[in-house]
Amino acid sequence: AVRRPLVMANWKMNMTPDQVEPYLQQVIPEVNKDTGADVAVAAQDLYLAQMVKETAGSRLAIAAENAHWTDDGAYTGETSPKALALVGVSYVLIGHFERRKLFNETDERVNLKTKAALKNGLKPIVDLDEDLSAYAKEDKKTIVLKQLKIALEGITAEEMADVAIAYEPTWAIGSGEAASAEQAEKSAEFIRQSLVNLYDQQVADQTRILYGGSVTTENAADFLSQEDIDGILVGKAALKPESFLKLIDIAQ
Ligand code: G2H
Repeated sequence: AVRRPLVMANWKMNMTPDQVEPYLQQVIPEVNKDTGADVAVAAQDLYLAQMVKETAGSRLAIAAENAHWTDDGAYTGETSPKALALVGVSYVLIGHFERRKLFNETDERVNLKTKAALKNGLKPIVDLDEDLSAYAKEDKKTIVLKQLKIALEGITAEEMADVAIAYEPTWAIGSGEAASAEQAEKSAEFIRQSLVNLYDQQVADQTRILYGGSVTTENAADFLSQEDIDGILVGKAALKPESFLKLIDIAQ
């Protein structure tokens, strides 16, 4: 199966308003050359509408970092997946490790949010993390499989065409210590095999699995050359457009 790589910057709660446009203007011309990878930038909600406008007609897609599981209602401070879709956002990160750890995002909510995103035409990137602190109780495969199963409950094989999975070993996130490419490949392979069991070979073959956690311009090629790793989710190393451009170049 030929899966087109996906390179996604995750700005998290970084960047000031004056940095948004120059960053996009620097990245767009390169992305428009389209030499074989999908490219997206995830940013805080505040910037998304502007980013969609500035990238209109380009190949650079915009992503939200989170979304609620209902379309509207009395949920002060939350963002509607319907509103994100109507504004023109393409992807949404669901269940990023920081959401799980710092904002008590449960597997059940990840599932509800994934379904709500799909219903509205957003492409969810479902994040699975591998919390080492849980190793004492369960092995890492059990943790990842449990997250995957609950996240995808009720999602059909057809809907899976719009879903990507991101695998982020918690201990590698923002720590400067990436998992080795071989370790990451083992986990990605396990996730793909789990997709065969949950769905079928076709769904498993088509689903993109991204690696995230301290990806840099130095180690990106190792991850991307692995059989089951189809992209990268990059925080720190994507905050500078020059460095993000290098990562895009590596992925193509
Ligand atoms: C993992 C990653 C992007 P960083 O959270 O989601 O961040 O590359 O800074 O480890």
